[in-house]
Amino acid sequence: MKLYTHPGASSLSVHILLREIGKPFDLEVVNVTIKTRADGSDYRSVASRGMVPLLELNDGGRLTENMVIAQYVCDLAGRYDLMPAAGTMDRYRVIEWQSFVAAELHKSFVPLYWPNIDAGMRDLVIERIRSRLGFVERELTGPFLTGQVFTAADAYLFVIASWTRFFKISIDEFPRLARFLNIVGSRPTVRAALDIEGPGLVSVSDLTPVP
Ligand SMILES: N[C@@H](CCC(=O)N[C@@H](CS)C(=O)NCC(=O)O)C(=O)O
Repeated sequence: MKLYTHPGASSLSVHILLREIGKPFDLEVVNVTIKTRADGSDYRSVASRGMVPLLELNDGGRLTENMVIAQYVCDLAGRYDLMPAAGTMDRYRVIEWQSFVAAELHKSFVPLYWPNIDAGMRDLVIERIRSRLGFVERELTGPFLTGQVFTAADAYLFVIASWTRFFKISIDEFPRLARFLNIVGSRPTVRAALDIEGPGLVSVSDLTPVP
């Protein structure tokens, strides 16, 4: 298996899961903004949509989409803590959170990457992100999204919620979320993944220890 990732992008969540699982994998850090691979060639020769994450399977097949790749790698390893067994309510809960993170949080950040966004629009976008983070704060009684166990949904939330630092969005009013980021950021798998990807949307220097 080979994962294509961009430093601190949503692909980091899959990278974290691969390290949690502990099966061997190759990693290529690409630049998804300018669509270049590690050797400088065009990333779109591998990923037709030019996006990360992309997982190249051992049979040469290619899988895209965070939620799908997460399910694939966890199922492959039989890691029912990270992704509960198919057909159980616990699994639907994890997917429910993955879907929330994908549709309500991840994509809400996208306009902040646009070069020509004006201050008024930026404020509106940030207001929307903060309202979504408010939902998470209310429900994050955890310490993790679905309770006591770290799952694939937590890896995804960690990455996307960490972008608040990159964009200088205060999370002071979300103490549960801040604690969640500290707890997840302390996992050795997360630190290792960040170390290898290098500075980006989420960086090792963003991590603060759990008090
Ligand atoms: N629906 C996709 C979205 C992935 C996505 O948004 N990836 C971003 C990086 S976080 C990307 O590749 N952006 C490059 C682009 O839009 O061209 C998924 O869930 O995997």
